[in-house]
Amino acid sequence: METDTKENEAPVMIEPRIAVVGLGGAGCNVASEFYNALAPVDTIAINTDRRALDETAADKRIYICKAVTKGEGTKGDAKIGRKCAMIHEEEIEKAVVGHDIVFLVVGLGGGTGTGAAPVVAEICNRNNIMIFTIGINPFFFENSRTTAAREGLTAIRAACPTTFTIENDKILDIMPNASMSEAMRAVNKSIIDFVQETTVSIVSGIKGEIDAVHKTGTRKAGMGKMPETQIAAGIKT
Ligand SMILES: Nc1nc2c(ncn2[C@@H]2O[C@H](COP(=O)(O)OP(=O)(O)OP(=O)(O)O)[C@@H](O)[C@H]2O)c(=O)[nH]1
Ligand SMILES: [Mg+2]
Repeated sequence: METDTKENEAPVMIEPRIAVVGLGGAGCNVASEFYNALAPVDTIAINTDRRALDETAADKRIYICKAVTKGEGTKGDAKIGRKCAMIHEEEIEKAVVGHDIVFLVVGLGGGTGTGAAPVVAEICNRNNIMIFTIGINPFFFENSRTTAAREGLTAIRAACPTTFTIENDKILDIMPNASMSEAMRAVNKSIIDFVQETTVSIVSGIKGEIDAVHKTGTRKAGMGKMPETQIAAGIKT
């Protein structure tokens, strides 16, 4: 008996497996906020700072690298951050594999996140995991970190072209009387919104493509490219 395939079609459910990977102090704070908000993502926190990592709430915590930093962070040295991540490459790879999309979050201008981010991005690239990096630019009064942030960003973009930056300073324009920690929390919140909106945009783009293939039986030229991402207020390329 012939069946009408149209009537028997089940709705297509697309649920990408998403990981938010927080690197260094800022990244781990953001990962904790995702975890505590019960966001539907896996949270992976990576840090050279043992105490900060112990205070981080996440599905998985990866401590890098006792042999190099003795658990005390890199003290702003991105070369050390990179080296620590490379020593733990296998462990990091095991944690990210199995996800479709990774959002990497890093505070720019320190050593751990800034140095480790390109290593994590390369791991995602070679495993064909779609990756977005969100780099948080330091406050204007953190003078010593500005150059390190700029140089770090160039290295991160080379490994992950879909890198966006968000300015800690922007929040001070909107909330001039905010304390530093209040401002950082507001920035962290906008990262949560960005991840949510980007994910919705990707899923609807992919679903649109599948629907079009179902209707016409063919793929249009240019389809299959990554859909445009939405950029939340305050986040710029
Ligand atoms: N928005 C936001 N920014 C933060 C937060 N924590 C730190 N930052 C910013 O991120 C920059 C980098 O700092 P960290 O993330 O602590 O640096 P790190 O990667 O741990 O590097 P080292 O401690 O030097 O090994 C700082 O200069 C701050 O401007 C946070 O929770 N939220
Ligand atoms: Mg640190």
